[in-house]
Amino acid sequence: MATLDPHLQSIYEVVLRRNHGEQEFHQAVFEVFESLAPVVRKHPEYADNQVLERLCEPERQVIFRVPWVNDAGEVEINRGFRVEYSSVLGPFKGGLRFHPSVNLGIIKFLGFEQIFKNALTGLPIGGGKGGSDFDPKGRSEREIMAFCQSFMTELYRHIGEYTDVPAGDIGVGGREIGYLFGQYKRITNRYESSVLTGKGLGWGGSRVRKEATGYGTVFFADEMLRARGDSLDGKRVAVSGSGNVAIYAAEKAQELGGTVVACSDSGGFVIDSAGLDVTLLKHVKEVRRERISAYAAQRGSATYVAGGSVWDVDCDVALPCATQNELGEDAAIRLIKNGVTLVAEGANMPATPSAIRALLGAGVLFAPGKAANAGGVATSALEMQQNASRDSWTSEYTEARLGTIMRGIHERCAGAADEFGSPGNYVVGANTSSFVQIADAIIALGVI
Ligand code: NDP
Ligand code: 2IT
Repeated sequence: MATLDPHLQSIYEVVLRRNHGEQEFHQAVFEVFESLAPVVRKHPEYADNQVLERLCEPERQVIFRVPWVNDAGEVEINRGFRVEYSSVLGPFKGGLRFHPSVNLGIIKFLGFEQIFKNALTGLPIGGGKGGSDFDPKGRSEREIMAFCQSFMTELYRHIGEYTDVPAGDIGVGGREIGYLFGQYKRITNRYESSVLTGKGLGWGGSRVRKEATGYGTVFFADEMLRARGDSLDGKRVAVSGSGNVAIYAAEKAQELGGTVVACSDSGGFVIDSAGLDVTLLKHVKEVRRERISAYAAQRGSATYVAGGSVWDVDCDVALPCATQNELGEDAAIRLIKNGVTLVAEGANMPATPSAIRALLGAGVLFAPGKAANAGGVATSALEMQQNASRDSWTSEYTEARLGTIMRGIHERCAGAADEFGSPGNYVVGANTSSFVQIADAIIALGVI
């Protein structure tokens, strides 16, 4: 484990004590702190104003009971969360995750990451995250709706277009946002379009929002390669996951000339020697809501491997797009051995700290999630702009805006990495550049 500068270490020890057992949250804080020694040396006013101590404590954390009735007529009880982490740059903004693994520490890590990611977009959005330990797998349409309605029956009092604007994440897509928005509208008697993003295109959603996280991750990877006179053309790409982020990362990677040779889900992975048929994958996952084993069964060039790791597949570019800590040190070493040259995180914190160290040590280009997957939340902010002006932009215009934002984030990260003495290190670039912006705003707004 790396060590921290003594001032940062003392603050980190308080974080460990006050947030007992929340490993993912500790990891996210440590990863940011590791980059900050040169920043706190250059800016003594941050220590004088207790900026880090303030940043590590969420503004508000809400935990609530979500009672609902399943198809067997039984009452089920889940736990709901919304961590409103920081609103110095704008209303709290970040997704909702429905997955059985969800707990307070996971929501806090995601909310903490979101503050930095949202700052990097250059758009006026603060950071937050929420969700529930509800498991949507195998539930009927009616059960999903009943759960979403009960969840919103409590959440509505904490959110609003100027307060907190949730969106999707694992287990929450367009269908769930629809039920959540409907219940918010019913309770409040307000058609407050920008209280949620990721809405359907016919009722206030933005074109390209569904595609934005995956597309943005690939735009960022492409930009890293272009800065080195290279491109995605002809590269073999492996993607983990087969959800919203993975599908559209695969689509854009192939549009830019790559061949996506593999994807996965929590049950196993698919190798497709001909390159993924993204139209078929979308049909299997988005329309039929089936597993990737069903994709392989319908595609002659594909093989499904139950269990195992997608990171065993030979590739030039790896895009982890499933979940936190899915790419450990062993997997990183196998990727390096198999010739990977670039890893860009479509998911939030998918690579463990030791995996990142191994990749950077081997000279692999590495893009942290808070930079590479910021296209999703950036397009959410574009959805809020469209809602505020009662407008609806074309796909071409919206995708062009997304491309400009991702290039801007790349430039900003590369510049900050140079400024703080780690050229080419996008982890340092993303953490330092966003931190300076947030820290200055914390001081400017006073002790609140
Ligand atoms: P989805 O629910 O659409 O897809 C999640 C995918 O990841 C599924 O293939 C799922 O497999 C797999 N997965 C989830 N949990 C695990 C696990 N514990 N082990 C193995 N595989 C797992 O979610 P998204 O695509 O929206 O999100 C993926 C990642 O991207 C998350 O880290 C999320 O926080 C991040 N992200 C999402 C954004 C968005 O706009 N949606 C924006 C920025 C980041 P299975 O179906 O088998 O569970
Ligand atoms: O992790 C993320 O950035 C998201 N799940 C998207 C958040 C958003 O508000 O669009």
